[in-house]
Amino acid sequence: MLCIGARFDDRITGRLDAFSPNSRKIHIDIDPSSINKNVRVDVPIIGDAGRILEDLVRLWRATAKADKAALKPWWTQIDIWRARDSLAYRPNEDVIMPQYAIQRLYELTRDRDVYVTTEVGQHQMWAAQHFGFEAPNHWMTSGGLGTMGYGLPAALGVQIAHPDALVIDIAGDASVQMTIQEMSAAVQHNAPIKIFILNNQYMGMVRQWQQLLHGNRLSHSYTEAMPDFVKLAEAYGCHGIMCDKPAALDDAIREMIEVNKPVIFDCRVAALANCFPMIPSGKAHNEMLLPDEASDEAVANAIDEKGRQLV
Ligand SMILES: Cc1ncc(C[n+]2csc(CCOP(=O)(O)OP(=O)(O)O)c2C)c(N)n1
Repeated sequence: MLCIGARFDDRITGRLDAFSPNSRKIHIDIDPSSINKNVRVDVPIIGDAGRILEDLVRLWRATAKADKAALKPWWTQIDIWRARDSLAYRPNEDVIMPQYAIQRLYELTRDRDVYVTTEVGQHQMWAAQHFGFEAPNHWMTSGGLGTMGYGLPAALGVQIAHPDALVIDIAGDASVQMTIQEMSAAVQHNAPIKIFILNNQYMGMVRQWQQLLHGNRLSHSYTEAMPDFVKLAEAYGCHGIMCDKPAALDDAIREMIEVNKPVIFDCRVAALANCFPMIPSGKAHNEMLLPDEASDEAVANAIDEKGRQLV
């Protein structure tokens, strides 16, 4: 296993003692204190990942000979895994599925120089899964640090740095309210950022965990008092758009792109959609829940007593 600049965060490893137990691990990192911090590795290499990779590829080409016959069963196994659609979701003609909204956003913006920032939650994962990033340095997200409220000011910074680019904050309705006041800075500095809110009226990620890990006992994850985001946009001197029908989505996204102003886009999506694959707390990677396995029963038994203590 070749790990480059990985910090082996618990969200990456799942259960540590079950994390790839039989692999030999090479860990490349510029920070010596990251080596053997969480996962013991066999070959630590400290240094600049770019340079080390160059050396690695050069040496690999000079010395390694692939044994195609020996690799065949491994590729067959990989093909079986690849044939499974682990990001599948059920399309809906009446309600906007959040995954569909991201796919449409990607399709309608892919011919532009587009930068995407996010907040934290389900929308962040759907953005990572369904927006087809093609260029480096175009995806600004707080990752495992999990900073709700990051995406909007980050979008503003990106827009100032790239005045002609299309900059979109893919946001959740809760996260966006942590720093929404920065819309006034966007207006003041003529930064036409687009705040694309997947509005499910829930702190969706919290609700999903309450559903899957706590017997659907929902607590403080629903917002009955959601602001009217279109009016809020107008109050700041921005442009507001609300869309709640799949058939109207493409036109609404086009409007968002064309308006040369900061925009708040209130995209009303299926409130109870869940984000998969998911590794339940205390479980290992090979026990992750895929969408086609996420029956009510599998979900109810997704986590044992020990895992519950970790949540
Ligand atoms: C500042 C901060 N507070 C709390 C959390 C914990 N947290 C992670 S996701 C989440 C809910 C996010 O809800 P929303 O922005 O509506 O996104 P959704 O999951 O619905 O897409 C919370 C409270 C966090 N990551 N950051």
